[in-house]
Amino acid sequence: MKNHSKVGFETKCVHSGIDEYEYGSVVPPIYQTSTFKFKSAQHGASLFAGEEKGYIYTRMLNPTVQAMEDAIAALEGGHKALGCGSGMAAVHTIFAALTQAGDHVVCSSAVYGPTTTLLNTIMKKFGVETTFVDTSNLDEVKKAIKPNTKVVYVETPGNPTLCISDLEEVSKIAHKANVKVVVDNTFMSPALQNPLALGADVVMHSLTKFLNGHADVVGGIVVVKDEETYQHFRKTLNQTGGVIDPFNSFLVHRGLKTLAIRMDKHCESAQTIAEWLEKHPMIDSIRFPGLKSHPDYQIGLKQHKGPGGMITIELKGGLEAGRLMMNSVKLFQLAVSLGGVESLIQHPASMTHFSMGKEARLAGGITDGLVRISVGIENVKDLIADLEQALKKVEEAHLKDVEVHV
Ligand code: LCS
Repeated sequence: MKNHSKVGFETKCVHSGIDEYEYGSVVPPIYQTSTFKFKSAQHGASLFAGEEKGYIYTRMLNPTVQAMEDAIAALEGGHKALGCGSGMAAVHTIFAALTQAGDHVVCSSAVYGPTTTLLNTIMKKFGVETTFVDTSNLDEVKKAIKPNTKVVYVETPGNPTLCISDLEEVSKIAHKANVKVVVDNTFMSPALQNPLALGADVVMHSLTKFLNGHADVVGGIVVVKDEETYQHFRKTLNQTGGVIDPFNSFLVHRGLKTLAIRMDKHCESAQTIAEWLEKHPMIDSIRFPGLKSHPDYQIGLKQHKGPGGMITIELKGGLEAGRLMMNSVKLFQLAVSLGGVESLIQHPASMTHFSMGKEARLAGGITDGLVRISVGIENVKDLIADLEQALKKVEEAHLKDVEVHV
């Protein structure tokens, strides 16, 4: 579908990136090839010189990959997109393309752990310095921008604290200082949040999560707004080599077709579960963008089309109680990652955010007792029953503990 602008989001999910294919194939064929034959030596030379359009080599561009990229660019309202081998390859591509030695980055303090680690190790080694701030606090963003700042990198809602940054306001502040805004939109997906429309310059996703949605692909994507940026990013990705392959692109493109209905279900079930958890006696604190108790609930209402499928909780009894809960669930699976059809539970401090180190974790609000839940699309009553039986064990252990200490 070439003209995406006028149809609804659900229609875009099903039809974006789809073209006319040989034999009338309704879905994009998997061009599982590393290289493409030239018609002549002159043809090959003119493709390399950019005088003619066509495919050369799969690291440079592949039709199955491109179909998936076009689909996601349309869903995000961007110009074009670049498929990467993982979300981290997408993060690396962005910093490799937008920064050089002597530059400075402002980054949200609550982001996926390895993003912090990449900035603090590899990017630092190449001369790029980063200041981590709570980007939900606009004064902190303003204060952190320096004359050599090139990028404000925002993850919202942040992983795992679910803090929400106001993308319109952050973009205004950054653009005044001529700084690019990059948004990791993994937790919301384009079904619930469109950062480019809110002022951001570049959007990225871990495709591994909601966009693919079936926990069977690792991939990433970068969406840009104009051809010049696209060409610059494409050259960077071609040189660093972190591309996604045709088969994984096919799977992601297939997953996209159900994105709208999956996100509706994730949001609805997560809202029901969060409201149930909030009233449970063993919950010490809970963060969910759809609860009025969320400190940035109003910004979420303005910025999101739904609350998403991620919940974080802290239990009475802290880390030990959290561990007992994670070991007691039966339907929820104890695993990292998120955004798939199956519900998952994990412990950020010892798992996804372990590599950051305790100091950076606590600065980002990631306490040792925090437990993260990714709500899948199973029957919500079954999910609540599972949490109920696990929390019952936590409650019994807590009561025993209280008795021992009386
Ligand atoms: N950005 C966010 C917000 C993420 O949650 C992740 C992965 C990435 C980037 C990196 O993507 P990947 O390279 O894994 O495709 N988040 C994970 C998580 O929370 N648990 O396991 C992976």
